[in-house]
Amino acid sequence: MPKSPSKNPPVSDFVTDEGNGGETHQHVDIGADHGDASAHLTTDMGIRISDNQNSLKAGVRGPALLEDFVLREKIFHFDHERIPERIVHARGSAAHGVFECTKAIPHLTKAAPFQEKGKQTPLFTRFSTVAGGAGSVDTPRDVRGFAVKFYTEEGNWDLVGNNIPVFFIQDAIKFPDLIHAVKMEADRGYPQAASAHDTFWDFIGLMPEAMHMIMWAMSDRTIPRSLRMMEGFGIHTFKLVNAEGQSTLAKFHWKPVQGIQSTTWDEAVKIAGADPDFHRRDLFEAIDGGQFPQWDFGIQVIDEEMAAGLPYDILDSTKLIPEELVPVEIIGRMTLNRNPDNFFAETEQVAYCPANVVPGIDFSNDPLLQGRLFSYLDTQLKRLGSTNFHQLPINAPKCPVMNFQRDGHMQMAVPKGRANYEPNSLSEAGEAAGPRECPMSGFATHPTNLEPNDGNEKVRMRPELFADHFSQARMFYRSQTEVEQGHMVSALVFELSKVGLEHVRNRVLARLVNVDETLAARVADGLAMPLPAATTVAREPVDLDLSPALSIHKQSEPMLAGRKVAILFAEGSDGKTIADLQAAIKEAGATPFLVAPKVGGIATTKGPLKADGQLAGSPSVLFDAVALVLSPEGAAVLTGEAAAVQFVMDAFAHCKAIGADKGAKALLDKAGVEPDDGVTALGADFIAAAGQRFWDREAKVRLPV
Ligand code: HDE
Repeated sequence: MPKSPSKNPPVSDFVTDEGNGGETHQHVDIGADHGDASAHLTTDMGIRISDNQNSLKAGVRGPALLEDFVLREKIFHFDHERIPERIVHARGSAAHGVFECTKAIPHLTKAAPFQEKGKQTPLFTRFSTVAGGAGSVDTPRDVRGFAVKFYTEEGNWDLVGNNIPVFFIQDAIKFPDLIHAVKMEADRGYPQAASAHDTFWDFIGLMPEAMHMIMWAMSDRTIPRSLRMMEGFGIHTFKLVNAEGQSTLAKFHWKPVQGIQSTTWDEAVKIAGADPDFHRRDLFEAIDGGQFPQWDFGIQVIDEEMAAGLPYDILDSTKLIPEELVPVEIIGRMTLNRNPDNFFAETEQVAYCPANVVPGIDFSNDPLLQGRLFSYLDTQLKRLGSTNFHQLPINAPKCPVMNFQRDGHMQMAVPKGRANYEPNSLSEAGEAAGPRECPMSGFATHPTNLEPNDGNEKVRMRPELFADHFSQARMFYRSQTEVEQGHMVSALVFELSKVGLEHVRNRVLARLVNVDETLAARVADGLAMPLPAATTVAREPVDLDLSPALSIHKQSEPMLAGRKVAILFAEGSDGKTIADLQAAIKEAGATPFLVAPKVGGIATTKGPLKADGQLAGSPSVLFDAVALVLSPEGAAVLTGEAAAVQFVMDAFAHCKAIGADKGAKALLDKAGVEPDDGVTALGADFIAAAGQRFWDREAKVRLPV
């Protein structure tokens, strides 16, 4: 006889219902037995479950029974919840949205999204870091993926790009080496999501073609403030094909309406600790709050004759075409307006593939692109486990799919009829013959004109101009502002300081001499190493015209909309000032966030006020600007709290606007804040300052590099 559970020590709250007459569980009433069918908990077979708290046992203290199909099914399903994470770009965040054509370009392409002004195409966009695993942090120094799936009525078009317009390597055959080198080291399993280690820089030093991309990677582009504030690029040269079959070469660009903005390195490192999900949360909250992020979509249309005269090859993904030379023509706008309902089903299972193009878009011979055309389909099979992954709702085209592909794991469709081959003559017997090919409207590869000497021999060679590895690296570095150049130097010093192998550091320094001697000398100085001689190069670099469009600072306007502003308050703060500030911040399209030593309610002059975040968990690195609304007594108390002093010190060191009322003086002094244009009173001045950074301040808070 089993003992009465009431006489046994409790196993969980659900089995300790003293005096329940010996029952071993409590029912959680969710209305299931009251007519709402959708609320019934069932097994995967649809059997209603009566008890989801206790497994079936031989007696109250007895062993579990194999017969318990409810338990077995639940554990079985759980055991298989994880699928292989992406080998690169594992960490990502995504959203649904729409593309609206703002300028039709049928003369250039017959691609469905660009046929009429005002035409809308649904899409799903996933942003990602490259090197870290799926559970890694959001703010490492890393390239960001920028992948857009357009669900056009002529099939899915995936524009799988990055937030940087060039890449590390020229040929797909080097990709596994690059990724092995940057990911955690093979023997020790670290560092996670970081390029600052020996194997990455060893590879880079030996691959001079990476130097241009390295300039971008060491710039603030790889520490974006928000996924909403990054540019996106298709990188490769693509082909546009119009209805007459004429082709044009083009590059694709996304320009954030929110402005381009990055963090500082110190900030990015601290955000990683304060909020590892900083970018994911930011995207989710912006969309949830109705601040839909937008990007203008533009094309650089490349005249083939002009391209032939350029000192670099347009098939080389380590090169860009400066916007000053070929302007970006804006033809559409993307709005992300809906968060995924389920992270796994959508963000994790979405499968992008550069080979997914629609009539009107075609590939160039870029050898990096050509390799990608194979890789993505291959990787999806590994990751999603079935050739039928295209049937998952997030991957399924929103137009009819009709073909004779059949069967395979997890076939969701139920094809009807006998016809599963083509040609067939079943229609002659009155049966359905199935779909037929479409010579006129179907995708037809644009006939490529092979150059006279190409195509006659099988070769493993690169075109001649691919050998210039330094001209554009130099152009990029020299196009930056002084402040941005300083950030790049600091980044290189930081990264190379984490490299233990001295010969590796030395080789990279030598490559930097080829890029720009002043840059190399500053980095060598930062490492306290002698400056080596430049490396011998396959092709002498040339001084290209500078391109201001490559600098973030040269094109940034102050912008508060879409940003987040912290208001720090404490005991005795002025309630009206806080309310006015909140209103003004909202009015500017930004989000106010109340920070206080305690969240549950603190006495202000207008009564108790709840905070959105506790001081220790809401450091200023999480905000774009900070306001200090403090009484003299409140400020005096906070001078004894390291989190408060750090809050202000960091805001100052990260060149952010600091608005403060008179009462906050003690805290400002303790944090070492010196007056400048970014330190303002509360009110209109603060609102005007909050949408910008005060880079001149950097000289006060960081030693020159
Ligand atoms: Fe990728 N890349 N890649 N890549 N890539 C993948 O495909 C690959 C490259 C990019 O949010 C993988 O579905 C090769 C350039 C993004 O799901 C894989 C080469 C660019 C994403 C793959 C490159 C990208 C990926 C891993 C060298 C910018 C994330 C998971 C030729 C234009 C897509 C997957 C998402 C993902 C291969 C180089 C962008 C393994 C072989 C250049 C944004 O197939």
